[in-house]
Amino acid sequence: MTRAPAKPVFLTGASGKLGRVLAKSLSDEGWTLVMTDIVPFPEPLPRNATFTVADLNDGVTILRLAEGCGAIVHLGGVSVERPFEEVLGPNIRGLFHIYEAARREKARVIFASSNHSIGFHERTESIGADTQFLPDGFYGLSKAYGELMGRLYWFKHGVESVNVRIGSAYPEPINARMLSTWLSYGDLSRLVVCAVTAEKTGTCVVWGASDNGRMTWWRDDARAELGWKPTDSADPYAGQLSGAVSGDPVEERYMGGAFCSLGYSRSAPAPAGLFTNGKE
Ligand code: 15L
Repeated sequence: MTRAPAKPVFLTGASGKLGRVLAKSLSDEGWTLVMTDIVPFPEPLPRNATFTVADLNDGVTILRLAEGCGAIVHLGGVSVERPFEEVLGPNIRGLFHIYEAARREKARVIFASSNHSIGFHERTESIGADTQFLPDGFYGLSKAYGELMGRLYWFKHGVESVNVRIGSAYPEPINARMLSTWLSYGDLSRLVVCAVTAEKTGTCVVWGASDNGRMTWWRDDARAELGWKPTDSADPYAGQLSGAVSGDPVEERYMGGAFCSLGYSRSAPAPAGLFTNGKE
Protein backbone atom coordinates (compact mmCIF):
# COMPACT_ATOMS: atom_id res chain seq x y z
CA MET A 1 0.00 0.00 0.00
CA THR A 2 1.11 3.52 -0.77
CA ARG A 3 0.47 6.53 1.42
CA ALA A 4 -2.98 7.85 0.49
CA PRO A 5 -3.00 11.30 -1.13
CA ALA A 6 -3.85 14.12 1.29
CA LYS A 7 -6.88 15.14 -0.77
CA PRO A 8 -9.61 13.04 -2.43
CA VAL A 9 -9.10 11.87 -6.01
CA PHE A 10 -11.78 12.67 -8.59
CA LEU A 11 -12.39 9.64 -10.85
CA THR A 12 -14.41 10.19 -14.04
CA GLY A 13 -15.75 7.37 -16.17
CA ALA A 14 -16.01 5.38 -12.94
CA SER A 15 -18.79 3.07 -14.17
CA GLY A 16 -16.83 1.87 -17.21
CA LYS A 17 -14.65 -1.21 -17.42
CA LEU A 18 -11.42 0.53 -16.40
CA GLY A 19 -13.21 2.91 -14.04
CA ARG A 20 -14.46 -0.02 -11.98
CA VAL A 21 -11.00 -1.59 -11.95
CA LEU A 22 -9.48 1.65 -10.64
CA ALA A 23 -12.35 2.34 -8.22
CA LYS A 24 -11.59 -0.96 -6.55
CA SER A 25 -7.79 -0.85 -6.66
CA LEU A 26 -7.49 2.78 -5.50
CA SER A 27 -10.05 2.22 -2.75
CA ASP A 28 -8.06 -0.86 -1.69
CA GLU A 29 -5.06 1.51 -1.37
CA GLY A 30 -7.10 3.40 1.21
CA TRP A 31 -7.74 6.39 -1.07
CA THR A 32 -10.82 8.60 -0.84
CA LEU A 33 -12.59 8.80 -4.21
CA VAL A 34 -15.13 11.20 -5.65
CA MET A 35 -16.54 9.27 -8.58
CA THR A 36 -18.73 10.23 -11.52
CA ASP A 37 -20.02 8.82 -14.79
CA ILE A 38 -22.93 9.50 -17.13
CA VAL A 39 -24.44 6.14 -16.11
CA PRO A 40 -24.94 4.82 -12.56
CA PHE A 41 -22.19 2.87 -10.83
CA PRO A 42 -23.24 -0.74 -11.40
CA GLU A 43 -21.73 -2.24 -8.26
CA PRO A 44 -21.80 -1.54 -4.53
CA LEU A 45 -19.68 1.56 -3.88
CA PRO A 46 -16.14 0.85 -2.72
CA ARG A 47 -15.05 2.05 0.72
CA ASN A 48 -14.46 5.83 1.09
CA ALA A 49 -16.06 6.59 -2.27
CA THR A 50 -18.98 8.77 -3.33
CA PHE A 51 -20.66 8.61 -6.71
CA THR A 52 -22.70 11.18 -8.66
CA VAL A 53 -24.19 10.76 -12.14
CA ALA A 54 -22.98 13.69 -14.27
CA ASP A 55 -22.50 14.65 -17.90
CA LEU A 56 -19.02 15.94 -18.82
CA ASN A 57 -20.82 18.59 -20.88
CA ASP A 58 -22.16 20.06 -17.64
CA GLY A 59 -19.25 22.25 -16.55
CA VAL A 60 -20.94 23.60 -13.42
CA THR A 61 -21.45 20.11 -12.02
CA ILE A 62 -17.95 18.95 -12.97
CA LEU A 63 -16.40 22.00 -11.24
CA ARG A 64 -18.52 21.38 -8.15
CA LEU A 65 -17.67 17.68 -7.96
CA ALA A 66 -13.94 18.39 -8.28
CA GLU A 67 -13.95 20.85 -5.36
CA GLY A 68 -11.32 19.91 -2.79
CA CYS A 69 -9.77 17.15 -4.94
CA GLY A 70 -6.00 16.97 -5.41
CA ALA A 71 -5.96 14.87 -8.58
CA ILE A 72 -8.36 14.05 -11.40
CA VAL A 73 -8.11 10.61 -12.97
CA HIS A 74 -9.99 11.27 -16.18
CA LEU A 75 -11.30 8.15 -17.90
CA GLY A 76 -14.67 9.64 -18.84
CA GLY A 77 -15.99 10.31 -22.33
CA VAL A 78 -16.32 8.32 -25.53
CA SER A 79 -13.81 5.44 -25.49
CA VAL A 80 -14.14 3.99 -29.00
CA GLU A 81 -14.42 5.39 -32.51
CA ARG A 82 -17.74 7.22 -32.98
CA PRO A 83 -19.16 9.88 -35.34
CA PHE A 84 -17.68 13.35 -34.75
CA GLU A 85 -20.85 14.78 -33.20
CA GLU A 86 -20.84 12.08 -30.52
CA VAL A 87 -17.20 12.67 -29.64
CA LEU A 88 -17.49 16.45 -29.57
CA GLY A 89 -19.40 16.98 -26.31
CA PRO A 90 -17.77 14.57 -23.85
CA ASN A 91 -14.24 14.46 -25.26
CA ILE A 92 -13.72 18.04 -26.45
CA ARG A 93 -15.96 20.29 -24.35
CA GLY A 94 -15.82 17.86 -21.42
CA LEU A 95 -12.04 17.88 -21.44
CA PHE A 96 -12.11 21.66 -21.14
CA HIS A 97 -14.29 21.32 -18.04
CA ILE A 98 -11.85 18.82 -16.54
CA TYR A 99 -8.90 21.15 -17.08
CA GLU A 100 -10.80 24.18 -15.76
CA ALA A 101 -11.59 22.15 -12.64
CA ALA A 102 -7.91 21.18 -12.35
CA ARG A 103 -6.82 24.80 -12.70
CA ARG A 104 -9.21 25.96 -9.99
CA GLU A 105 -8.31 23.15 -7.59
CA LYS A 106 -4.57 23.15 -8.41
CA ALA A 107 -5.10 19.45 -9.10
CA ARG A 108 -3.02 17.14 -11.30
CA VAL A 109 -4.77 15.46 -14.25
CA ILE A 110 -4.13 11.81 -15.08
CA PHE A 111 -5.56 11.57 -18.57
CA ALA A 112 -6.56 8.28 -20.17
CA SER A 113 -5.12 9.01 -23.58
CA SER A 114 -4.90 6.24 -26.13
CA ASN A 115 -2.66 4.59 -28.69
CA HIS A 116 -5.27 5.80 -31.19
CA SER A 117 -3.76 9.29 -30.97
CA ILE A 118 -0.81 7.80 -32.90
CA GLY A 119 -2.69 4.92 -34.54
CA PHE A 120 -1.54 5.55 -38.11
CA HIS A 121 2.12 4.94 -37.29
CA GLU A 122 3.28 1.73 -38.94
CA ARG A 123 3.99 -1.33 -36.85
CA THR A 124 7.50 -1.51 -38.30
CA GLU A 125 8.35 1.80 -36.57
CA SER A 126 9.70 2.39 -33.10
CA ILE A 127 8.38 5.72 -31.84
CA GLY A 128 9.19 7.85 -28.81
CA ALA A 129 6.49 9.55 -26.77
CA ASP A 130 7.29 12.88 -28.41
CA THR A 131 6.60 11.59 -31.90
CA GLN A 132 3.96 13.18 -34.12
CA PHE A 133 0.32 12.50 -33.45
CA LEU A 134 -1.24 10.42 -36.24
CA PRO A 135 -4.81 9.86 -35.00
CA ASP A 136 -6.75 7.03 -36.60
CA GLY A 137 -10.25 8.49 -36.13
CA PHE A 138 -12.25 11.19 -34.34
CA TYR A 139 -11.75 9.35 -31.05
CA GLY A 140 -7.95 9.28 -31.48
CA LEU A 141 -8.06 12.91 -32.54
CA SER A 142 -9.86 13.81 -29.31
CA LYS A 143 -7.10 12.04 -27.35
CA ALA A 144 -4.41 14.06 -29.16
CA TYR A 145 -6.40 17.19 -28.31
CA GLY A 146 -6.58 16.05 -24.68
CA GLU A 147 -2.81 15.68 -24.50
CA LEU A 148 -2.34 19.10 -26.09
CA MET A 149 -4.79 20.58 -23.61
CA GLY A 150 -2.47 19.23 -20.92
CA ARG A 151 0.45 21.08 -22.48
CA LEU A 152 -1.55 24.31 -22.75
CA TYR A 153 -2.62 24.20 -19.10
CA TRP A 154 0.91 23.35 -17.94
CA PHE A 155 2.62 26.21 -19.75
CA LYS A 156 -0.12 28.75 -19.17
CA HIS A 157 -1.41 27.77 -15.72
CA GLY A 158 1.08 25.33 -14.16
CA VAL A 159 -1.45 22.45 -14.15
CA GLU A 160 0.39 19.11 -14.12
CA SER A 161 -0.76 16.20 -16.28
CA VAL A 162 0.24 12.61 -16.88
CA ASN A 163 -1.03 11.46 -20.26
CA VAL A 164 -1.24 7.69 -20.33
CA ARG A 165 -1.40 6.43 -23.92
CA ILE A 166 -3.22 3.22 -23.11
CA GLY A 167 -2.58 0.32 -25.48
CA SER A 168 -5.15 -2.42 -24.84
CA ALA A 169 -6.27 -2.67 -21.21
CA TYR A 170 -7.98 -6.05 -20.99
CA PRO A 171 -8.07 -8.88 -18.46
CA GLU A 172 -5.78 -10.75 -20.88
CA PRO A 173 -4.53 -10.30 -24.46
CA ILE A 174 -6.92 -11.68 -27.09
CA ASN A 175 -5.13 -11.26 -30.44
CA ALA A 176 -1.65 -10.95 -31.97
CA ARG A 177 -1.69 -7.14 -31.83
CA MET A 178 -2.14 -7.27 -28.07
CA LEU A 179 1.12 -9.18 -27.76
CA SER A 180 2.50 -5.65 -28.25
CA THR A 181 -0.23 -3.41 -26.85
CA TRP A 182 -1.62 -5.28 -23.83
CA LEU A 183 -1.78 -3.46 -20.48
CA SER A 184 -2.78 -5.60 -17.53
CA TYR A 185 -5.21 -4.21 -15.00
CA GLY A 186 -2.53 -4.57 -12.31
CA ASP A 187 0.01 -2.55 -14.29
CA LEU A 188 -2.65 0.08 -15.06
CA SER A 189 -3.53 0.43 -11.37
CA ARG A 190 0.11 0.71 -10.33
CA LEU A 191 0.72 3.28 -13.06
CA VAL A 192 -2.15 5.45 -11.85
CA VAL A 193 -0.87 5.22 -8.26
CA CYS A 194 2.58 6.37 -9.43
CA ALA A 195 1.08 9.15 -11.58
CA VAL A 196 -0.99 10.55 -8.71
CA THR A 197 1.68 10.24 -6.03
CA ALA A 198 4.84 11.27 -7.95
CA GLU A 199 6.25 14.41 -6.43
CA LYS A 200 6.38 16.34 -9.70
CA THR A 201 5.28 15.42 -13.21
CA GLY A 202 5.09 18.57 -15.30
CA THR A 203 3.15 17.48 -18.37
CA CYS A 204 4.34 14.10 -19.53
CA VAL A 205 3.43 11.03 -21.58
CA VAL A 206 3.64 7.36 -20.64
CA TRP A 207 2.95 4.41 -22.94
CA GLY A 208 0.32 2.30 -21.21
CA ALA A 209 1.56 -1.19 -22.06
CA SER A 210 2.83 -4.05 -19.92
CA ASP A 211 6.34 -5.49 -20.14
CA ASN A 212 5.60 -7.25 -23.44
CA GLY A 213 8.60 -8.69 -25.28
CA ARG A 214 6.96 -7.51 -28.50
CA MET A 215 6.38 -4.00 -27.14
CA THR A 216 8.97 -2.69 -29.56
CA TRP A 217 6.71 -0.05 -31.10
CA TRP A 218 6.89 2.39 -28.19
CA ARG A 219 9.87 3.81 -26.28
CA ASP A 220 11.21 6.86 -24.43
CA ASP A 221 8.50 8.03 -22.07
CA ALA A 222 8.24 9.38 -18.52
CA ARG A 223 7.89 6.04 -16.68
CA ALA A 224 11.24 6.29 -14.90
CA GLU A 225 10.45 9.78 -13.60
CA LEU A 226 7.12 8.49 -12.27
CA GLY A 227 8.73 5.40 -10.74
CA TRP A 228 6.55 3.00 -12.77
CA LYS A 229 7.81 -0.29 -14.14
CA PRO A 230 5.26 -2.73 -15.56
CA THR A 231 5.50 -6.21 -14.08
CA ASP A 232 3.04 -8.21 -16.19
CA SER A 233 3.65 -9.39 -19.75
CA ALA A 234 1.73 -10.70 -22.77
CA ASP A 235 4.66 -12.97 -23.65
CA PRO A 236 3.19 -16.18 -22.18
CA TYR A 237 0.28 -15.79 -24.65
CA ALA A 238 2.55 -15.61 -27.73
CA GLY A 239 2.19 -19.30 -28.61
CA GLN A 240 -1.58 -19.24 -28.66
CA LEU A 241 -2.05 -15.74 -30.15
CA SER A 242 0.64 -15.09 -32.75
CA GLY A 243 -1.65 -16.47 -35.48
CA ALA A 244 -4.64 -14.42 -34.30
CA VAL A 245 -4.51 -11.80 -37.06
CA SER A 246 -7.36 -10.27 -39.04
CA GLY A 247 -6.19 -10.63 -42.64
CA ASP A 248 -7.09 -6.95 -43.22
CA PRO A 249 -3.99 -5.20 -44.65
CA VAL A 250 -4.83 -1.77 -43.20
CA GLU A 251 -5.57 -3.15 -39.76
CA GLU A 252 -2.38 -5.21 -39.70
CA ARG A 253 -0.17 -2.45 -41.11
CA TYR A 254 -0.80 0.20 -38.47
CA MET A 255 -0.48 0.36 -34.68
CA GLY A 256 -4.12 1.39 -34.21
CA GLY A 257 -5.34 -1.88 -35.74
CA ALA A 258 -9.07 -2.13 -36.43
CA PHE A 259 -9.64 1.56 -35.63
CA CYS A 260 -7.55 2.38 -38.75
CA SER A 261 -9.62 0.27 -41.12
CA LEU A 262 -12.93 1.54 -39.70
CA GLY A 263 -14.51 3.80 -42.35
CA TYR A 264 -11.30 3.68 -44.42
CA SER A 265 -11.90 4.95 -47.95
CA ARG A 266 -8.52 5.27 -49.67
CA SER A 267 -8.45 3.44 -52.99
CA ALA A 268 -4.69 2.82 -52.81
CA PRO A 269 -2.51 2.25 -49.73
CA ALA A 270 -0.90 5.40 -48.31
CA PRO A 271 2.82 5.72 -49.00
CA ALA A 272 5.09 5.24 -46.01
CA GLY A 273 5.89 8.32 -43.95
CA LEU A 274 4.11 11.54 -43.26
CA PHE A 275 5.42 14.00 -45.82
CA THR A 276 4.89 12.42 -49.19
CA ASN A 277 5.27 15.63 -51.19
CA GLY A 278 2.35 14.64 -53.38
CA LYS A 279 4.04 11.46 -54.60
CA GLU A 280 2.14 8.23 -54.15
C1 15L B 1 -8.79 2.11 -26.96
O1 15L B 1 -8.47 3.29 -26.86
C2 15L B 1 -10.17 1.66 -26.65
O2 15L B 1 -10.74 2.41 -25.62
C3 15L B 1 -10.25 0.18 -26.32
O3 15L B 1 -11.59 -0.21 -26.43
C4 15L B 1 -9.34 -0.72 -27.18
O4 15L B 1 -9.90 -0.89 -28.41
C5 15L B 1 -7.93 -0.14 -27.26
O5 15L B 1 -7.91 1.24 -27.53
C6 15L B 1 -7.04 -0.84 -28.28
O6 15L B 1 -6.46 -0.18 -29.14
O7 15L B 1 -6.90 -2.06 -28.19
